Amino acid sequence: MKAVLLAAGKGERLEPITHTRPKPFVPILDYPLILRNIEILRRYTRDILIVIDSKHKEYYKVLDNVTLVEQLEGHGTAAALKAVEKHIGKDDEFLVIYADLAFEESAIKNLLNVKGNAILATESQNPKNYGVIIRDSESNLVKIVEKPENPPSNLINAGIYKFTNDIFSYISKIKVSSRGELELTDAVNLIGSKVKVVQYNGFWMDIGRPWDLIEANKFFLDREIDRNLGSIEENVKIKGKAIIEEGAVIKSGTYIEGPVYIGKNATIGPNAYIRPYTVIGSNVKIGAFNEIKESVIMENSKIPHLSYVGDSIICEDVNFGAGTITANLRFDEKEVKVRIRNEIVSSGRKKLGAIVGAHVRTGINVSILPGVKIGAYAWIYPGSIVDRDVEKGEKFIP
Ligand code: TTP
Repeated sequence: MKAVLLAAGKGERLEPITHTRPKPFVPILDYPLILRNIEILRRYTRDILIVIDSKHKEYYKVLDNVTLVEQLEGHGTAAALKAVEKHIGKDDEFLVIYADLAFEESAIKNLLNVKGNAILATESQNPKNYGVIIRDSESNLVKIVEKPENPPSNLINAGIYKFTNDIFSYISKIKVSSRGELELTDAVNLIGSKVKVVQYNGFWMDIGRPWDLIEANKFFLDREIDRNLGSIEENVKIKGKAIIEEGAVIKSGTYIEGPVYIGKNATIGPNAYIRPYTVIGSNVKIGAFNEIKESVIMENSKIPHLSYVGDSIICEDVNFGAGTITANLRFDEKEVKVRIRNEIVSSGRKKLGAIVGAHVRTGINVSILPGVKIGAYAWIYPGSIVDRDVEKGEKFIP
């Protein structure tokens, strides 16, 4: 059975992380999400097709033994699936998976047990934000209702399907939606009761907004087994679980509270404080007198002196000037809000720091307020108080 990963989205809601990588390449414990998902799929199939945006071709060249198909026409998940039509045989059944999902193997296994068309459904605490699934007493699909104001249930479309070749004839019948996309769910609704709803209760997350990446890393960190392949100097205290990869060096005076992940060849300390759910990528340097908490720091970034980074995402190749501080809690302790596209949305987190794009440089004594996004390649001049989002490549001068 073939598996099709839909990966040609824009990833706008995930900016600035997607300024420098396609959404499926976000790191989970320093390892691209798409590689993790391909490893799961390989247990069931050798035949993996990935629908990509042509401007991301270079990134996908690192993947072995997959067929890359460009989405050249139309926009939306159905337009993406249509791009693979000529690769699918008349009698084939095949899996379709949105490439920005983090899930466990049982999601795929459950779906394969069903014959014919099937959709995976999972429970969500925020069904309003998703396609809500209505099914009959025999678990046949009645309807998927997109983002309903009053959700009829908390069962949502998990973005993982099994289809027969018929799906393409249903796609040819649907029209562009009000948001200008050809939606796969519209085609699935046309199939209707011939789609089995398969409920899945394992871990599932759609990595759509930046803070989802912190949560997904937390989940996988909890499941990882303690290991230390790095080198630890004297007078380092490690409490709880720490995964320390090859070549990493933890210098004297550093205090680590697990669970934490420290990637290959990273250097921590001397005298650094690394708090729970910190995920540090390969070649990262965290120098003296820095405190890092529940944050994802991507490869090659440098936080050399006197910084506090809490509940934040720092993308690759960032350099923080001494005394760069992220604030992660509002005075009124309300949920931190973030601008996503042109809308201010609540992150649902009381604690959220900064989302800093790749190659950003900050000068000394920079303060970044909660929920602020800094675009890739921006420069933040010394002494700045960054109280608004900063554009890609912008020079922020106080
Ligand atoms: P979405 O997350 O709905 O869209 P997106 O990836 O464009 O992100 P954003 O809304 O933040 O800009 O897409 C769901 C999945 O479908 C995702 O894995 C990407 C894929 N997709 C395509 O392959 N082609 C498309 O044209 C669209 C819209 C999505």
